[in-house]
Amino acid sequence: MTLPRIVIERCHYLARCTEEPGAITRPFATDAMRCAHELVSEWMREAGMAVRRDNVGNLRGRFEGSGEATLLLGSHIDSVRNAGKYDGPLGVAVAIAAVQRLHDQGRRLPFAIEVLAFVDEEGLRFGSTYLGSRAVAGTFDLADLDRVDASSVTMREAVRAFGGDPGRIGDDRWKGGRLLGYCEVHIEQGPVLEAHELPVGLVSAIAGQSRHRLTFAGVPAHAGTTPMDHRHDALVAAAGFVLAVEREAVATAGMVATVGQLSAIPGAVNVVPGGAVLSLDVRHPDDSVRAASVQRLLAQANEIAAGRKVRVASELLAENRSLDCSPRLTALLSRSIEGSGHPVWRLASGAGHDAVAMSDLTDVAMLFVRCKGGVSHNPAESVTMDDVAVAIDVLFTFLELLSES
Ligand code: HGY
Ligand code: MN
Ligand code: MN
Repeated sequence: MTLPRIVIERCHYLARCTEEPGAITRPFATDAMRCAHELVSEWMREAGMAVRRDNVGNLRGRFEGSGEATLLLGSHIDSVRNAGKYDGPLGVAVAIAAVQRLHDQGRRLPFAIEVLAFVDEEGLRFGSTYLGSRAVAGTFDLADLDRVDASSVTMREAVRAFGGDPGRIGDDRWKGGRLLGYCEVHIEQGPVLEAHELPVGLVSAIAGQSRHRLTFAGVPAHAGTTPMDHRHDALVAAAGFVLAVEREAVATAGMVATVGQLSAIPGAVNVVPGGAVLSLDVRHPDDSVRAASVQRLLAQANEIAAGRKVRVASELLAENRSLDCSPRLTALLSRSIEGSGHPVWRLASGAGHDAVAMSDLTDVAMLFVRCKGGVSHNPAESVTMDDVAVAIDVLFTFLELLSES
């Protein structure tokens, strides 16, 4: 079977590792992630890698080289809820395929390669981001261990139940000597490559993002006996805020902002909601523009709440600065794309990636792969075998150019 076919098939196998039968939902430190670990570690071993698991739960496959430096490859193997097959897993499977090709040719490069399958990039279970890559980069915030999931399980308990030692997550920091960089292959999750009829693209930068949780607190009341002018309806206040978020993003060039989660408390048909909890995701290539919009939105939340005689509190869940990819590694990746016979198209990423966290440790570069309709975070996510073949060839050429540089 050809490597591109193997990559696609492996993404389909990984899709069966889910917490929700009939959908792909693979959160941090769950049985679904255990299922993924079994598959990915087997594939890493088949490619001649020594495999180990770190405390936070990343899988690390190492392919030795003749020199002392190491190149890091990889992506994440967790998912959002009701995800597609390729967001994350494609990058891990393509990295393993490039090492497989070296292994099959009986070759060693003048550097080692470590493929990292990160255990949590999306933050689905604990609202965090980049737990796996932050642990490797040495920027894991130990306070995150006190976060609780929807079942009131702490991250500390989840790490321990998953087989890690939460007290030793600091040991997950990279200690393997000199690094040549980190290169991640990922689906574009946008329409640009398809619009330009290109199989792959070169990532120039990654937009910064911030995630907040806002809690509106009003007064629960009887839906049948409470006159409209006597209500302190938290959900209506939250609804007003959701529209304010859309207005702010539409009015700010280059901004996207999303309320992806909204819950009414107590959530009964005949009870005026006394509480409402929502998420706020704001992104922009310019960090100062994003920060100003977030401040405006939090001020508007207070105004809306005051106008409805409810209270509002906000909590910052995660914040990541915007990132320019490494010119050195990106130039090599650009030559690799040219070497594969395709035009080089540079594009910025609106989506966040583990490369953001890894940039605190080493130089980073990313290769995007065209995905149908730009659709992602959706079961309809799909790629073609031909484009996967190009991605494997480009990554393999990148390894060869790096070994000559
Ligand atoms: O949200 C993102 O940009 C990524 O999918 N974690
Ligand atoms: Mn994603
Ligand atoms: Mn992703």
